[in-house]
Amino acid sequence: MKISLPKNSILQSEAFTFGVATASFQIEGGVDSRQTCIWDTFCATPDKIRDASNGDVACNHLNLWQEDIALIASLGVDAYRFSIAWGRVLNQDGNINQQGVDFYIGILDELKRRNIKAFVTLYHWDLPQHIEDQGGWLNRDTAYIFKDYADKISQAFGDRVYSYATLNEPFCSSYLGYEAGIHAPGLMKKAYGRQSAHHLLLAHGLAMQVLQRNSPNSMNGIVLNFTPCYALTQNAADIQAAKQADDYFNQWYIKPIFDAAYPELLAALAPEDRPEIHDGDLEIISQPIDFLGVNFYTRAVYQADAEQGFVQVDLPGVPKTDIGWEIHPQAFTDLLVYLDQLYDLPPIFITENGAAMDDKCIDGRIDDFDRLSYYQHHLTAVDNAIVQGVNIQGYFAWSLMDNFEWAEGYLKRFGIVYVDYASQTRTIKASGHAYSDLIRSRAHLTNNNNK
Ligand code: PNW
Repeated sequence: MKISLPKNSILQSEAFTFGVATASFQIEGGVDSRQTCIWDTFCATPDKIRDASNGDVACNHLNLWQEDIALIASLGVDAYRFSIAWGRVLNQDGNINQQGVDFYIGILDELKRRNIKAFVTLYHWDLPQHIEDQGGWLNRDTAYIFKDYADKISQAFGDRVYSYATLNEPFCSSYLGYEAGIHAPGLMKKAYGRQSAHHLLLAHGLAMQVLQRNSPNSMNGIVLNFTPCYALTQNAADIQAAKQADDYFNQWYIKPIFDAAYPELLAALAPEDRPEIHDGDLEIISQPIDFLGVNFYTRAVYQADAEQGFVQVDLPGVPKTDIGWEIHPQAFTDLLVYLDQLYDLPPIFITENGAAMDDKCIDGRIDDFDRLSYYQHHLTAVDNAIVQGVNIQGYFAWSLMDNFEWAEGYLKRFGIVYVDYASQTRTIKASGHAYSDLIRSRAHLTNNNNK
């Protein structure tokens, strides 16, 4: 089976960047050669991870990285997005851990040798535990410690990095980690969610300044996730509920970056829930970025609620992935067009998009046609947004391979490559073959045109 796209789609030209993505804690293992992070602690806390697993081994990428990069190259992608484990490259005293730095330099050099662009994320949720012990993202100092980390690492990596993202999905770090308690560090307080969000955004702004100085030739920016919010009915109250949810979950993280302001909803928060914001913070947060990374998986539907203002509704009978997320590609197009209208955006890269599916490896094959179809429809959704004038320059499949899916442990598979965790063998799924064929046929087209 193939992924087919509209005939003259820009996605069929080599101007568009195709990649695959991973994150350190989800694939590396090698827990003994780095600092303990908040996810190690969270995994060791009973009832937090659905299969009671942890990241001690994961995909053993720490040892298998050369094979994994060969696999990435075999797919024919232009780019690989991965993250740096903060506690692997720095020791607890904040000094460089050379062994950890060398691990990533090995990866960066191998990518360069194979002509694959390195998209490096500095923070994909694995905060060193000793920093959490000092308050983590609730402590303003953490933003400055992050800046120092960004400074040291961007100097150590030199000119090897095509693109840096400061943070991956500050919504998840702050809301899921400090407000809803379903991600590390597992705290549950509205004020914590809002305060950690502000410190994460401040950390982004401070690190951006450092990256633009140390690595002016890389494309530097941030990765945000969006779950567009729809009203259950066209009643004014439900429309208002969806708008509030959008401000709270989505605009909260992007508006400070482009408008140097939080959504109006900030003023409606109870005084004890409002974050402490210093004069000048929003100027730091809102400095220009070279690209915006957009992660999209699903949409959400809301209705008005007398007590909470808005409440999410689970729609019965709609198509969903194995993790229960509604499949709604039109929401992807609409989101991209909407963001483009709301803000003065730099080029967009889709830094994550993909689906959890209940894969079965039968006779060495994984016929994940439902995931293949997800990619087909979501790549078409991206193409539709480009046709409507949105400047989108690349797309990364989440994920290269099955991995530790946070609170879901190893129960949910997002890879275009199947991982047998007992043997650590990797097998390209039908979706991976189709993705690869799409990328290669594009190269083929370009070659023909050049003749
Ligand atoms: C993203 N939500 O996480 C992450 O960047 C990845 O590390 C992760 O594996 C992938 O998406 C799939 O989950 C999210 O509840 C986790 O809204 C949860 C949410 C959004 C993104």
